[in-house]
Amino acid sequence: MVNIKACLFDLDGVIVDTAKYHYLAWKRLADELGFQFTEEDNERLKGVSRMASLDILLSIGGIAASDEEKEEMAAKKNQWYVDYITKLKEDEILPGVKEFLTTLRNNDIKIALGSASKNSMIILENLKLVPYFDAIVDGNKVSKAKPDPEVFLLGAKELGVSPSACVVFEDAEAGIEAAKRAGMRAIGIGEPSILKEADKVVPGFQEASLKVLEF
Ligand code: B16
Ligand code: MG
Repeated sequence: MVNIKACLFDLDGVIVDTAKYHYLAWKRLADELGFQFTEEDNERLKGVSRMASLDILLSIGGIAASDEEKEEMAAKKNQWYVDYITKLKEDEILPGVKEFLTTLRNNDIKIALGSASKNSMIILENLKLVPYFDAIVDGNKVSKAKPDPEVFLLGAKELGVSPSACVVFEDAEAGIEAAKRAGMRAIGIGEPSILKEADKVVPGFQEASLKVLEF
């Protein structure tokens, strides 16, 4: 049996569903630019960095923009998104997450965040989850987006735990790939048919216990 010493958590889709707020903010930008952006389109942006998300959005609308225009658009979208997440409340933490984090802490398993978001601190602060984390690695600290393993490798380094003793919880395919490339175990949150590369897939944390860390 592998001796797991640390768990690394993705944020959006694992700890909290911020995808709905990303969607509302991207949709507002698409509306301004004069094209439709659906919830199905939004699926393609999950786990993807802000600028890469904008590129996907613009390709859906068939719109070309200069780098300067893109910076302006991304800043505008981010402001709308931040307006939403500053209102986040603790009851938006996904079911079972807080209990599972508590179980990990009680069993001396280290906890890190590994998210693409540059807004992770605002989110964790509003959800009052900051004290649970021994390390917070997000889009402000890394230069390469998932599926590059950088975010999780840095997380393991900050925790002082070897990647082979780490488990990553992820809801996006790119995140599962990043975890595997980092040499870690990957637990998918969601659909087994989508998260095929994960070592195992669970629907969420409702009934999660330390047993989930047995491989
Ligand atoms: P921001 P995760 C990701 O979060 C989101 O899934 C993705 O939709 C978003 O574009 C990305 O963060 C960047 O977020 O604009 O706040 O920097 O799943 O990696 O926690
Ligand atoms: Mg995610």
